[in-house]
Amino acid sequence: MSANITAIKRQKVTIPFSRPIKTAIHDMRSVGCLLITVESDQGVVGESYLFTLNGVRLNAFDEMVKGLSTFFIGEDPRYIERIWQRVWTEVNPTGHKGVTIAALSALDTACWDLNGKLASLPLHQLFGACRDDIDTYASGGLWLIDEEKQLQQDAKDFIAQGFRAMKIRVGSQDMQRDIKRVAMVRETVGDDITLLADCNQALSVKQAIRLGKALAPYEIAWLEEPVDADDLEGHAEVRRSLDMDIASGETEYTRFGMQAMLQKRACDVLMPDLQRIGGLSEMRKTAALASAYHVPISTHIFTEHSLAIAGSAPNCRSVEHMPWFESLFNEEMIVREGKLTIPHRPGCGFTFNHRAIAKMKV
Ligand code: SMN
Ligand code: MG
Repeated sequence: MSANITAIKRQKVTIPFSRPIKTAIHDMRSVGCLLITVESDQGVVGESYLFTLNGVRLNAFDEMVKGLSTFFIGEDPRYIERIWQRVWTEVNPTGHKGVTIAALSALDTACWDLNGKLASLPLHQLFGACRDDIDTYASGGLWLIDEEKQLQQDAKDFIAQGFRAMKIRVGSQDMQRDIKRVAMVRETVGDDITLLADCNQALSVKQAIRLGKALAPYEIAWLEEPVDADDLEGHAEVRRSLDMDIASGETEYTRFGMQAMLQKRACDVLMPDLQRIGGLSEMRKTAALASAYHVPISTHIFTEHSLAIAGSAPNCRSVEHMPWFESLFNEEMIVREGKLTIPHRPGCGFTFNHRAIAKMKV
């Protein structure tokens, strides 16, 4: 049987946030998404998306996806590795990071979604399944601008929604403020909930070590991106100086970027991001590469579309639960007793809700 990609459709939408949010380096009011639909001659489609914070420069992504689409149209999506390699060679002069890789990522992931549907299999089973649910943590709250009341509310809401783990943003230049906020959340949730803390690259090596030591009494399971993402030696120094795990990798691109992090022993948990890594093809390779270094992975946002990896990579330790994109899909993510269900629907298991999307059009 052969299948052919007949067209690739793109659509820009905006998803506003209910309140302005901040990390140590981001100031966010909305996400702008580029939705991608890969059509085939078999009557099924593959879907994926990419996004930019506040929708900035989304047109650059749109243009790159349009440009790379010519490598996919007329091809059999099952030959995704061949297509991927052709694009990789083609974009060499433009760069193997940034907008080019984001566009390749989205097209690759949409092809995998299509391949799962063509095979009538959920992707984790097509890849070779290892589990049907995965530990998750709530990430859509506990932002750096949030003070006492909001922190308590978010923490309580997360527990009510079935989470057993959550991530708080730290990395403010006032370390005492970070400590107070973490203490408050620990006090609110009790001892049985896993707490993670994300510095978003805002600290120096010495600041990060000082903060990590000060947070030890609050049982922080990992300290994320403690220093600049490019400072792999700095990551390694923080990691050697603290008992808690160091998580990082969301800012890096492709298995080659991840290899550098692994070689430098920069983190205990590697966090590949589906848009930066190069799509599901490259995420699978990254998981395998990390396993050779005995490093677990935990996927960065893109919750719905990362579940295929969570269900097929034995060294996937958890999945970040980010609710920002829920309204794009017909299907809901299911969280129960701290675990996310990996859907048994074909492909990624999430399909665009066109009625809802029509209201979000840019
Ligand atoms: C994050 C994710 C998305 C936007 C800003 C910050 C954060 C995380 O680093 O890991 O969730
Ligand atoms: Mg992070």
